[in-house]
Amino acid sequence: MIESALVEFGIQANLCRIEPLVSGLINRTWKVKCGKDTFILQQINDNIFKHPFKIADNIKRINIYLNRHNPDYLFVSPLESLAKMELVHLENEGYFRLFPFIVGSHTINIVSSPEQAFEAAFQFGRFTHLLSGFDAGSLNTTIPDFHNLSLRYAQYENSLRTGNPNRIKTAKHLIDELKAYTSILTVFEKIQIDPHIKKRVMHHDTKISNVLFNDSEKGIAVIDLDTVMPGYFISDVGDMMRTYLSPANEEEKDFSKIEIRDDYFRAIVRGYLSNMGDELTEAEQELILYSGQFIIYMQAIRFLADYFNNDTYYGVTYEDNNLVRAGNQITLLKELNKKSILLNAIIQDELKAQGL
Ligand code: GN1
Ligand code: MG
Repeated sequence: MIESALVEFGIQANLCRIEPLVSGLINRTWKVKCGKDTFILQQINDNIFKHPFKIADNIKRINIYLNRHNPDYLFVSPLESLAKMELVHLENEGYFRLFPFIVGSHTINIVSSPEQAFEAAFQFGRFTHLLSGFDAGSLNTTIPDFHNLSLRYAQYENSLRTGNPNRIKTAKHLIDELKAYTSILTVFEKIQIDPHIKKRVMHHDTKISNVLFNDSEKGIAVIDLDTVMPGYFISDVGDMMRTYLSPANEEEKDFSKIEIRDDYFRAIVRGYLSNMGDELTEAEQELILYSGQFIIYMQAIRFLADYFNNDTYYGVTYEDNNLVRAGNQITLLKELNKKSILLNAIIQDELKAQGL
């Protein structure tokens, strides 16, 4: 499979060293080293991304725009195949694309310093900022309603009606706990009709492994652009909070290890505002802490719904994996809420520091 994909790009697999990269729950990725050239090969999961060519089209148009307006910005776009395509479809094998490996770059899987959180937030803010003149509405929506909390909630409710009854019984305590957070949904419904909350070009998957760092630990680019589409800033800031604030990640079974690190929170806010501070409206500034609540809550209900649906969406490695993930995210949400006064003070502090 990998061999036939590489041939499309004029690469002979038997001359290369190929190693799988663990990155995310959805797509499959390999590092391909052929002599002095190194590439990243990726197979798009077309169960989830139903129209992979829409992704390729978005990336191409953004690339053209950035090349024209910010030629120095490092935008990692796919290489062309021999047939001059950025995405190759192989019958029965799927969709593949090839990226150049950026020499001197590396990714990390765990945020272990506030500086790393700052760098990542700076990069994601920069990405949206540099695209502020690009018509976000012209992008293809690669996953419809991806961060539409109202729809996610409806899907969760549906899974409660039609899902695996034993699993629903097992998760009763989580279902009850989630009822306390429906105000997060109410705020989202208001956001959708508020003209002061803008749709911009958002990344929608801001975990740390989607940032390239250089040898001096400076952020240099954002990668994994499949979910780049119009959205609200809360999506990107929220997912950074969800994935950077706690030293324990979504797979952690020992929930006592889940905590909110204030200095990492400050770093995210500072890094993001460095590029986006001038663009956020006052109504949006007020939603900074909400971002984290929004994304963590949405992830909890997505994991739980998938558990009820017998794990059809997320990759799992053991029976109750999605149940554990949901419980983990609810704990994270509780921890975040416990610190809301302090975190709001940090936000005010950082807004002031940027003269906002
Ligand atoms: C999925 O595959 P990965 O890890 O990049 C999911 C995200 C979730 C994440 C949770 C397309 O992302 O929304 O936050 O899992 N992506 C999609 O680990 O559903
Ligand atoms: Mg992803």
